[in-house]
Amino acid sequence: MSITSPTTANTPSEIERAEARTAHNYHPLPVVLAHGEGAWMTDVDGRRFLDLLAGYSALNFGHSHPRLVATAHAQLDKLTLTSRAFVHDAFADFCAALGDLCGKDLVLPMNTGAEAVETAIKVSRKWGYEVKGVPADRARIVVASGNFHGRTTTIVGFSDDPDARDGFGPFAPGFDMVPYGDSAALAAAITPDTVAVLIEPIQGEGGVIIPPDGYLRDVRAICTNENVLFAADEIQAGLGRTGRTFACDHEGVVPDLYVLGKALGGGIVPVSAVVGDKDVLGVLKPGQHGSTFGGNPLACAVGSEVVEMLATGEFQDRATTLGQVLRERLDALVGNGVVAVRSRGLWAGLDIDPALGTGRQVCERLMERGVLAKDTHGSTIRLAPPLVITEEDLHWGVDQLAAVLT
Ligand code: IF1
Repeated sequence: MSITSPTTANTPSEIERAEARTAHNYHPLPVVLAHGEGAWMTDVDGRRFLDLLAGYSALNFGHSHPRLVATAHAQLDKLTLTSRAFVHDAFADFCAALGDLCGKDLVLPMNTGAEAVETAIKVSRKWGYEVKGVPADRARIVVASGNFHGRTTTIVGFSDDPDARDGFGPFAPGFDMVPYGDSAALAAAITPDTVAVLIEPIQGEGGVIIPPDGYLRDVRAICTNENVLFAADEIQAGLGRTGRTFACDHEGVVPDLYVLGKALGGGIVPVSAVVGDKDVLGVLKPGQHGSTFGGNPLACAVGSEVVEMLATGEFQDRATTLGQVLRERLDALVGNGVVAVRSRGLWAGLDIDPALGTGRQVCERLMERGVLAKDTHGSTIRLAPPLVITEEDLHWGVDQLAAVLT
């Protein structure tokens, strides 16, 4: 596996064409990808890259997983869209399978993560008014500093990241922010009008921030005692990434609402969902929430296959085993270009010694060596390889990282 020059005559023109005709809401690495299989991608010039980002965990099963591709192909030939005005024959199976995986009664399928978060917000407020008895339009939701829940106007309104937020107001009211990982602050922020606590069990955008041991259990206990819903945004952390089906499983905690996305679509279609029991999700009545594409036949077919694959625990086990390998290799880099490592399962955030350059520069050098990863917050690099990666390829990827850091 060797990678030569990072650019050729072909790729820059493709990049320039993209730059010329899209809003500049991203600053992608200068690589133009054309093919993907497993943990590997190939660019338009035939160079191969090891994917250590996996679509921000949307590709937990890798590129073109044969089972998922076969399921998608079969469904494409049958039925792709009905709208929820009608019932289709892939819907009930998906809802039952995902509900069972979560140990919950009901599933509300949407498309993107942000939509699922919005759905959890709406459900929590309605539950607050109809079940808890909060006076009209007074519902409040507690969120955490450093959160990332998506890009809608409501969601960025309760972000503390200036890039995500500034210039997009006015924002929806009704959110209270507390420091992430501080359960005393969370308890103190709850009022009689609080309907939900919305947090990520591990913060991805923050650089794979793992809260102190016991935090999720505390959040669960506080929510139960105060009659407040615990909504866990498992969009990035859930579905195998951390070595368990859900990141909350590490503390034996069951939230009231699982908010899921990314890997639920198998890297093929956007599929998200909110999953909860009847006493919560049951507050929604016809006409009160919906989506043209949410729960479409293709999404349900792929989503069902994803759930079936997760049900065996095989991918969670891979994440645990390979996660240990990754962690040992990364720990050995501490003091050698790496300042700190945080990881759970096959998901790691490493803070790079700023003297070696920005996270972006490190990712550019990695790209030249055939590894794709993504920086966050200046000097942090996030690694989230597909769970199907081989141990050999994982070692090779970390070898490249070690090489660019020394
Ligand atoms: C971007 C980060 C990852 C999420 C959690 C909801 C959503 C996300 C915990 C919304 C989305 C994204 C979206 C992508 C970058 C990305 C990201 F860097 F921002 F944090 F994955 F690491 N909850 N995460 O992580 O889901 O609507 O996008 O389907 O916005 O640039 P979405």
